Amino acid sequence: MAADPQTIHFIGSNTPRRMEISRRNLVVEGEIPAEIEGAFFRAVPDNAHAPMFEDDIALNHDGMVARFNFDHGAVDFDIKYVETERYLAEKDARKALFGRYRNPFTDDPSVAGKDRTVANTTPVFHGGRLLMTKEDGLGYEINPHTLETAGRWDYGGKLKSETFTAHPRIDPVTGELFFFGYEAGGLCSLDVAYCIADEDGNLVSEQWFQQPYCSTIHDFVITENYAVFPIFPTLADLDRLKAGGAHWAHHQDLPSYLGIMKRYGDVKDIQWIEGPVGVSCFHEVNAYEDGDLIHIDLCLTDTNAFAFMREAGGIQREQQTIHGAVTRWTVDISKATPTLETKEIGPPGDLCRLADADQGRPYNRCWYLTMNPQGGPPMPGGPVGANFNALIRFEPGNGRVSLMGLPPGAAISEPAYVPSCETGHGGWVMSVIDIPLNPDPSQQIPGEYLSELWIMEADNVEAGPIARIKTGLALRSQVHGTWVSREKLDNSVLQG
Ligand code: V55
Ligand code: FE
Repeated sequence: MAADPQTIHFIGSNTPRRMEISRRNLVVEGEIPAEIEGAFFRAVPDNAHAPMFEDDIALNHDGMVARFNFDHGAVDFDIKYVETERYLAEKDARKALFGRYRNPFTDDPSVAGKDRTVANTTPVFHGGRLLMTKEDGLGYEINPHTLETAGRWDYGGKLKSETFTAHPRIDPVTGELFFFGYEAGGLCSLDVAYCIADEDGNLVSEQWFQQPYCSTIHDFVITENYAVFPIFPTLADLDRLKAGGAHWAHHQDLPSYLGIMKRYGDVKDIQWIEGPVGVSCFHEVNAYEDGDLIHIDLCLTDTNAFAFMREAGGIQREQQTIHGAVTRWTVDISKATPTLETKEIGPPGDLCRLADADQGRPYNRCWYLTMNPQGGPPMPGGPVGANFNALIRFEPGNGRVSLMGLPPGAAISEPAYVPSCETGHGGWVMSVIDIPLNPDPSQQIPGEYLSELWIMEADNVEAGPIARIKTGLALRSQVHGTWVSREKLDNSVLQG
């Protein structure tokens, strides 16, 4: 295919930009707090070449790593492709050689056996290393100072899993990285690798177990003593892949499950508890223990939020009719056969963030994105094809919601949390906002916008930004992002 198809995966904020950029001294409106020293890294899918197939999706696009670097009040912006094996092969050929999302049977025969991952989902910083991750392969190590790709990261040859999640969890007390890989033993295998790296980034544990069906385990949660794997009936099928079809199909008639084990325990003791039928979730907010109770808070929907995963399962549902809510699942772990209690606790939304110190512990605030119906129609773009237009600060203890709306037609991407050392100060959240060039919603042209990084007081988002950092560019939609302090960058394994 010579040109990009004009679908939701290629228009609006999904317009391919294909630019590696280095821009210094961005214009700053407002005041950047002096404590904000470090870098905000973002994972951005941006296909370097037109795709092989018309029905290509944004999740299949080459990963770029972007960085806003904060240096004593100055902010620099850089963005670069992750030089995966796949990116380099296609760069050489000057065209796409890899076919459909997570389907190697649709590839050009010349790339058989090559690493298909595009490393486009989450920047993860742990043990002094920056990884760009996607759940279908291993992470790629990135030099956080130059954004150059150092290579695939397999823990010095120790990691046996073929995959590494885009959603590991860092324990705030021990500094350990808890992670997993599903389809760990190959395409459509039921194998899940559950792993721990110590605070210096050494792999100290890898155990394999089998999940009840081959589902997309996008995220998981930890508590002080447990590892929890919520899984949902969006399933892979090898025969469908061999026929050139989709990796994932949602099954509205199958149950979800919760796998629970002691986090330092043996995987043979994992307990599977049945959950509601047909539901879907990509991101858990957090989990924590309250005596014998374990609470798991999830961004839950009543069907899969991705149209292409619903359609592959024969489900016809308009995006606007999907019911969602931040939902609390509670399990009494002292029972011989625990059951799951479920309760909706917060407005619908996704792309949730926590203060790092609250990971796996009782918490009373989080931030996530939602659709504000008063904000007008959503800007096309983002992983599901329609962008969020409001930021929520939510208190799960009492249900309190505060909202920051945006200019008409603007889009917001996942915030990053930046802690403050000052006692009594709740830190900040920062988020990229795409603002249409034309303020009149009836005159807006998809893809014509400018991207700014906004900084908000984490506990006062309704007041809006205290600083707006202008890129002067229309950036392509990010998936996830992460904040890394100056101290951690200075002590990173790779140096500039
Ligand atoms: C997600 C994102 C992905 C993916 C699978 O947000 C799931 C969910 C950006 O890639 O491959
Ligand atoms: Fe995700």
